[in-house]
Amino acid sequence: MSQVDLFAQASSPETAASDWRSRVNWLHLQLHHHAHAYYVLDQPTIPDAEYDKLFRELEQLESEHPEIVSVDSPTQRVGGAPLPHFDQVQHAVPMLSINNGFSEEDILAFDKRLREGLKNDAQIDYACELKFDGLAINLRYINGVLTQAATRGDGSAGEDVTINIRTIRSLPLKLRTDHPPTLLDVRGEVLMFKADFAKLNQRQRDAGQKEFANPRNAAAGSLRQLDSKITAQRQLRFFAYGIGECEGATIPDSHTALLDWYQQLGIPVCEERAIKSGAAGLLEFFADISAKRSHLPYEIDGVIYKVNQHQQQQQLGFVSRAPRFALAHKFPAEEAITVVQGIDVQVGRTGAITPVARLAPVSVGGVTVTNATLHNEDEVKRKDIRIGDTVIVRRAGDVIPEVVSYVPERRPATVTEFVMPTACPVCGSTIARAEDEAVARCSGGWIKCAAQRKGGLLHFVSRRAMDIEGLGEQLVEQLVDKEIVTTPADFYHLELSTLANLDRMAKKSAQNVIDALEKSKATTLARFIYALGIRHVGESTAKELARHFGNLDALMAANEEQILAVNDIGPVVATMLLQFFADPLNRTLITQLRKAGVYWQDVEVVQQSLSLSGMTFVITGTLPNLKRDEAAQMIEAAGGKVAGSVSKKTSYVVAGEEAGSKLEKAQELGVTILDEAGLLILLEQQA
Ligand code: I6G
Repeated sequence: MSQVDLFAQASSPETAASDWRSRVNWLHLQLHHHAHAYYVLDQPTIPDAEYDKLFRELEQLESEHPEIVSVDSPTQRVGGAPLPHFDQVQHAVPMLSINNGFSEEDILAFDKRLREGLKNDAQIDYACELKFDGLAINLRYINGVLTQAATRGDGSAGEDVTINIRTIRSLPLKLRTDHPPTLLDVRGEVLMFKADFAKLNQRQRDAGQKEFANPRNAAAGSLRQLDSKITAQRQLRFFAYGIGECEGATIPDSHTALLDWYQQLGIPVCEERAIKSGAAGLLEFFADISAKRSHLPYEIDGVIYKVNQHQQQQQLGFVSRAPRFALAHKFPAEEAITVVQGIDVQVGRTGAITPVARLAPVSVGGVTVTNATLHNEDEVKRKDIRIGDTVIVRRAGDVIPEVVSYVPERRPATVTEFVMPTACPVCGSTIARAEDEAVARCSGGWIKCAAQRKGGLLHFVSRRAMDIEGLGEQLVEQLVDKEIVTTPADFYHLELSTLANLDRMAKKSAQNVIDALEKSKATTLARFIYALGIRHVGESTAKELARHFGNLDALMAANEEQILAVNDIGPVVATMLLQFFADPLNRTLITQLRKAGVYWQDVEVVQQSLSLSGMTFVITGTLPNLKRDEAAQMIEAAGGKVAGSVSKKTSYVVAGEEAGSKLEKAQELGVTILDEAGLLILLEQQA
């Protein structure tokens, strides 16, 4: 019986129950299927409790019939007793490394070299991927069953970490095909996502254990655990990118086709990939990914370019231990060493006091850094950072640089410890720290404290809030310092001449700000709620509140019980909302903003025409006129959902220029594809 036929029995499990062997097979298929849907497709098909029930049933059957336990059984993900050591594994085909390039010149030279090597002046098609910051692994599938996993080691031989690799839930223990290759070596990277890394470090802290310095170290430490039960508690992931030995199947003729094949077999492949032509295409991919880098859920340290056609790859061959046909385009280093010249504190919009290290200027990843956050008082103590220390500074994408650690060997004889001030450096109010909070706060509130005022005003005008273009940090600072603006409502009474007379402003830029203010008056309830800057009310909470209450008056009048009925809202957020709306100053502010002309359509009214509800959209590529954010907002406003990946459940894929693998997947799955004009017509028809 084929896997597909067997799975079809899902609707009549009783038939299989009469025969425990069939039942075990059926449970294997069910559990593999649901795990793939959950961990790879990110689309759970059954509730966790249901999955656990099936899992326990299989465990029970296996304990009654131990001879049936196979290596690809879903129960075999968590290994047995700790290993004494890892065995050595010889790689059938060496695991090579890739040469690095750092600059535009390196990329142009790479492309030129390859065109010369191919004796063909036509533009080369490259498969472009991400260079994950993890560990290279070889997975050996024999007759479709994961049989061995080995680290790269020195490229010729690595360590057998099969027992730990089995704990990676997104990896199939058995390939999803009826006709697997007799032997397949899948190569790729094991990594830890940023969010899983943060959770792991939190658990380490709670248990009083040493934290990991970065996700790569955490992944390496977890993979090299002799006790696989510990590995199983850490969320490792895998992305495939290459092939070693293969028997009993025809290897696809291009790198892209290889990754597509892997995807069909159920092996995780990163969606963030593209085919690009020539050096210009490579630089474009690098620029795209650099811009996205800080928003990716995992850390990368560059991108990889490979000649896409395998036949051309073979023609180009290898130089020493690296393929000539591939290049890793690395991001500039993002850590540097410098000296702490002082530690000041900064006051945020909620009054949070953040210690900030003032540093001797240092270039980190091409940007000069002079300040780095130390997060809070406890962090300064935990990391034991003192004034005069030499420290490692890290800059991750466009996030504020942070001090990672001090360098003990370089600590001078005299260093000064940081002392948390007792009064706010901006308004002089006392600084207090609630017992259950890591953060100390200025008690001045935004009426007294100019720093809180500036922060709150900047939040109000920010892109995802009221989106008032042109009201940047320097302008808001002047407006607050000159006492022209105290509350957000004051923005809407600004005169052209007042703005034009400020530093670095002229009539034209002042007019632009006035126009942007006017435009911002037409907003949405969710944006308005978010713009109010209520503590713990981020964008998604604001959306939930808007969806639930429909209009602001209902939200302002809600009691705790009513607020707690909102999706994903707990007692902390409920208290913040109640406190905020109970404050007469906040109520006055809302009235003033409405009087100044700020308005939105109540969600109740919109809901009557929520014609895209139940539909899921994926937006990919560059649309000719709309930004992706704007298209997403229009879809959401019409009741549709916007998702990040394409599946059978996707209703429409909206594709612009340079749409890559998502478009291909949509074509493969037969999902309807719209261009920007098509989306606008659909929205219009549904309105
Ligand atoms: O295609 C690839 C993507 C990412 C790679 C790769 C990679 O490292 C994170 N590394 C190697 C060694 C190879 N291809 C061959």
